[in-house]
Amino acid sequence: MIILLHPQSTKPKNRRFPLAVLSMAAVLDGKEEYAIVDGNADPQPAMTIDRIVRESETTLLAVSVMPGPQMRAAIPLCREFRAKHPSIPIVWGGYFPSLYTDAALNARYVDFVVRGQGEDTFLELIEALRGNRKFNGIRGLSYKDDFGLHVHNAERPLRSPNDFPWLPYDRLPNAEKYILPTFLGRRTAVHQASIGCPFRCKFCGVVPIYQGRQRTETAERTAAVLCYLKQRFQIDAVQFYDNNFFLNESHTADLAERMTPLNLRWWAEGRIDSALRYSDETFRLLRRAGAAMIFFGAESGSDWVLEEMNKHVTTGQTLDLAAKIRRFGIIPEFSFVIGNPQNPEKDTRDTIRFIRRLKRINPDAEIIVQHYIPTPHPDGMYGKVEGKIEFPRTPEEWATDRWYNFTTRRDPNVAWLPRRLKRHIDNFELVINSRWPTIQDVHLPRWGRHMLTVLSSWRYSLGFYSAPFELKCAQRFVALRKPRLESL
Ligand code: B12
Ligand code: SF4
Repeated sequence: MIILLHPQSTKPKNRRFPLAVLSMAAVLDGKEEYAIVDGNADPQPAMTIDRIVRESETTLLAVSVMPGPQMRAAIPLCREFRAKHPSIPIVWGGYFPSLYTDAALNARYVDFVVRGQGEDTFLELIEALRGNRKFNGIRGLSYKDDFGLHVHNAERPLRSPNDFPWLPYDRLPNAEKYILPTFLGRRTAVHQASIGCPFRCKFCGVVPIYQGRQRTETAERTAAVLCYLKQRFQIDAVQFYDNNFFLNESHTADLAERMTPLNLRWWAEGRIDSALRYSDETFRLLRRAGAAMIFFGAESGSDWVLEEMNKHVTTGQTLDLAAKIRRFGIIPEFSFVIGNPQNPEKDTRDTIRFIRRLKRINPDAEIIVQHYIPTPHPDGMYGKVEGKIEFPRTPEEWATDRWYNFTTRRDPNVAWLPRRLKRHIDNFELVINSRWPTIQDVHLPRWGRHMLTVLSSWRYSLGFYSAPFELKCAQRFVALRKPRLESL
């Protein structure tokens, strides 16, 4: 029996299909005995694991670990498992161990790390654990050798999602539980149609893992999966998890044609430059196919910052897209990563000014303000912060409040961002999110929305963001949800 563990990563009301463990389940299906334990849906995952081990012969604990809340939840579960069953191997996969492989392996309860795309590496690891092949030939695998030294095998070439079987949704205990209301619809599902990203932005954690590579499933298959989800779960909405959904216009147009009869409302992430190249006809098609909101990384209000980030997008393009997309009734969500390490003051000033301009061009545009947190990067970290930051060496250290707040971008606590400036960015974020509470917040009552708008209007009009005590106080009555971070 192989246990596929997805530690809790979000509140139960925001749970979605745990695609990472479902992807591992897909390649095991019909070949191996396995059980899925999902902390987002199971309030007692440790007890469920105990029961499975009692009732079957467990040979492997395979854990999906994203930085932040999921990593924090993984530690006690794995530690307890190791203490109770020291001879059963534990493998971690997902963004945390792929980015911080040595830190993961430094834990006594992590024996193997599967880096990046996991399906083939996982199957080969299972073979090696049975003694049918050697660990050292498995691409994408890291592990500890007999002396406890870390071994990192070569990268694995990226394969298309088409090469792998469909996800076995019904192997989730009570799969229905994952279809929940969102701003998109009453019954929302999630799907990821591609893996990786071909760009190399210098602040982005996708690059060190996928090295500028992306593979996309065919439009035919994406549409067939959605059609199945509609029939099986009566979904009326979908969130696409792709890093870069709109890369190729003819692919998108083909998919939009196929999706139109499904009558779904959907959300996806794209790049500003790609979308700007789309014809009006494609935009109309997207709208007809149910595109409700698109997330774009605008990142900064300064072109010199965008250049340093290696973003290959200009502020002019962002403004053009904001105006263009408005004509088609699709809401853009623009995300900003503020806090350039060389000149954070200027970056903040320029970006706030730019966001105000953007809102004038497209008042429906939603704004996400994030602090810059570096991740290791093969081309050098944005802001040339090598030597200015030392990442933790164990999962426990990553789980401390200092690094947890860093990972979740609540408080990067980095030398180049003075506290006063950080406060200014946070205050601006609070004012703008109160002035236009996100439409994604389906739990915010109408009166709460009205109250926040009234309280924040004068501040926004005057550009006065300091000490917004009344807005903080109002939040005790109506918890303001930040767009995206908790909504996915
Ligand atoms: C869904 C999602 C979430 C969900 C939950 C995810 C979960 N695991 O439960 C939520 C909304 C909770 C979330 C939160 C965060 N997220 Co998030 N999230 C994603 C998203 C959009 C999709 C992940 C996903 O499920 N993909 C589908 C599966 C199939 O792909 P996968 O996870 O990569 O899995 C493959 C491999 O990693 C591997 N694998 C994964 N697990 C395992 C396990 C085993 C055993 C094996 C062998 C292999 C394996 O094999 C899989 C198939 O090939 C990604 C972007 C993306 N497209 O990757 C960002 C992403 C992973 N998130 C990210 C981050 C940073 C966060 C946050 C920590 C911070 C933030 N500001 O967003 C927050 C935490 C916020 C908080 N609550 O405080 C970053 C991570 C990179 C980084 N810099 O660290 C990403 C890449 C977004 C980005 N571009 O910045 N996120
Ligand atoms: S920020 Fe977006 S476009 Fe840039 S590398 Fe990351 S996922 Fe790709």
